Amino acid sequence: MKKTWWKEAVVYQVYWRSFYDSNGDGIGDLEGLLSKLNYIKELGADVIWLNPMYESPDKDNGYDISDYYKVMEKAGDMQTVERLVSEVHKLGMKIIMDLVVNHTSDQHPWFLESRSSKDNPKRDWYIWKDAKDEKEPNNWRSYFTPSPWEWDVKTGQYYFHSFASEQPDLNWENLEVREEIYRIMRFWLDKGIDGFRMDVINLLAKEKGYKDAEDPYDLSYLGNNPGIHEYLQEMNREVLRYYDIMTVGEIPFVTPEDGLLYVGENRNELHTLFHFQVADDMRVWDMLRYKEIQKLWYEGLKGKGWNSQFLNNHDHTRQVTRYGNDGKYRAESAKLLATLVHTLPGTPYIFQGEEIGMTGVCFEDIEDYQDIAMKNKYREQVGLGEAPDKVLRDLQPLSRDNSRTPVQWDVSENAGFTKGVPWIKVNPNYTVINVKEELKNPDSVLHYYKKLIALRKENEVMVYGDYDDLSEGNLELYIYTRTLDEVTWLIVLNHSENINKVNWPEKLGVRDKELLLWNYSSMANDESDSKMILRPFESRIYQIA
Ligand code: TEU
Ligand code: CA
Repeated sequence: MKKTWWKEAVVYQVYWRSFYDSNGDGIGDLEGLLSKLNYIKELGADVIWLNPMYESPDKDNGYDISDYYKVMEKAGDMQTVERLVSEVHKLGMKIIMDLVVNHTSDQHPWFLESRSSKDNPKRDWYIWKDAKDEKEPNNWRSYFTPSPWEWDVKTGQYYFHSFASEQPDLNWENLEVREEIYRIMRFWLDKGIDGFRMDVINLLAKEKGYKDAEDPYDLSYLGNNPGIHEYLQEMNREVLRYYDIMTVGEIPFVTPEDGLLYVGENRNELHTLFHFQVADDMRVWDMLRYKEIQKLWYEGLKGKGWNSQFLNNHDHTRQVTRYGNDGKYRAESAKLLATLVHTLPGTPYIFQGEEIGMTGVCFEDIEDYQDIAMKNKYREQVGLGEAPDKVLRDLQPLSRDNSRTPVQWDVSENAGFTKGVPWIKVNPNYTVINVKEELKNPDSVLHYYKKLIALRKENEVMVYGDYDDLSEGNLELYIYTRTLDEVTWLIVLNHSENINKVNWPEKLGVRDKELLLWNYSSMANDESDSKMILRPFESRIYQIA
């Protein structure tokens, strides 16, 4: 497999509005990020992925853009972005930005024109349809609303939105739209950024018939429609191939087979992708399903395309809460999950705060939630007559705000995130879980991440090694090897609260072994060369000689 920097990289995601506030308005900002760049550098990350910071009414935290050439005032200004890019580069890191081009804000001048009259030249830049029997054109749902169709009184048609009604979808069939987007991409790439994380990029092409869906709740009709690969190949031909960059597509609803069509090295589309098989199939940890997904993607992409590894981001509840144990074994399980993400095949992503084992939140009041997806769903379900308390309780575990609370820097007020009133409540556990504390404690989650990331820099086996699962069918243990030429690593994980005794894998024979990284500090008494005694959430990385 061809070696490239973005395969070897560790990516750190900065959701800037919750990262660090430099001016006391309660909102994180780019100046705040600048002041913490050394922290990210010292962690060992190579690439920063910055969530959208373009001009936006901010209905969906920047994913509703009203001017692609401007920076949102809350975030900073163009000079600050330029300084950020140059400081990141000075520190030997790279920075990729969000590209949100499936939709714009309903306040974008293109949409304001488009909706102004049926014969406006920009009418066709968005997707407009007549009513069908005085109702929506079909029975679909959108991600955030009961229907993806919004009625426009003035012109008497519906427009289409895959997300909130404030986020109308662009019509990618229109060549002018595509050319304008390519111009925007060149503008940012020419500023020296190192690539894009492409928001729901497989939604660009629509199912043209807009036929009723059998199951409107299975949103997969929104993505992977005919024409999508032509658009991405054109985007590559027109823009991407001229730059030494990294492109990662956010691509829901794909199996490895479809995934390869986006990231196959012979396809000239994207470098790598976020698929959502883990997030969509596993509301909580499911060992068998997780292993199955890993195996399918490894075999499906092997030698042909590149995967990404992540267990959380700004849309998904923090991994230690959702997939680990955020109580008694918080530190152990945070380290175990980190080990997984960084030793399985694919480029690993860290979502800010994950490296200190931050947890999800449970707000008592719907008013404390800020996320449009959460608020819309709450309104919909309460509107249908469900008990508000119950709706809140049901939505809470997977609310996107679980991951959006401010990064916990220290024990001072508001976790040291802001001197003002934070835009979203701080997780009250900041008095225990915070960066300052983690830096002090040599056994902390943070120090474990540093070691784990440093290992990747020194050992290509972690990046390019073949993968072999030695624990298929086991519900609590995950044991696998990575092998590159003469080097074999064994990764041993006990994802449970039980003590598990396990024989040294027969397949490996009796070999010398070196323990490279470990989340416990002493062996159980009955541990021996032939038998490993694994304590709750114990995680080990061995090099086998
Ligand atoms: O998210 C799209 C989105 O909701 C899915 O990728 C979802 O996470 C996945 O299907 C798993 O269920 C992106 C952004 O990350 C999100 O913050 C925006 O709100 C959304 O697009 C609209 O731009
Ligand atoms: Ca601020």
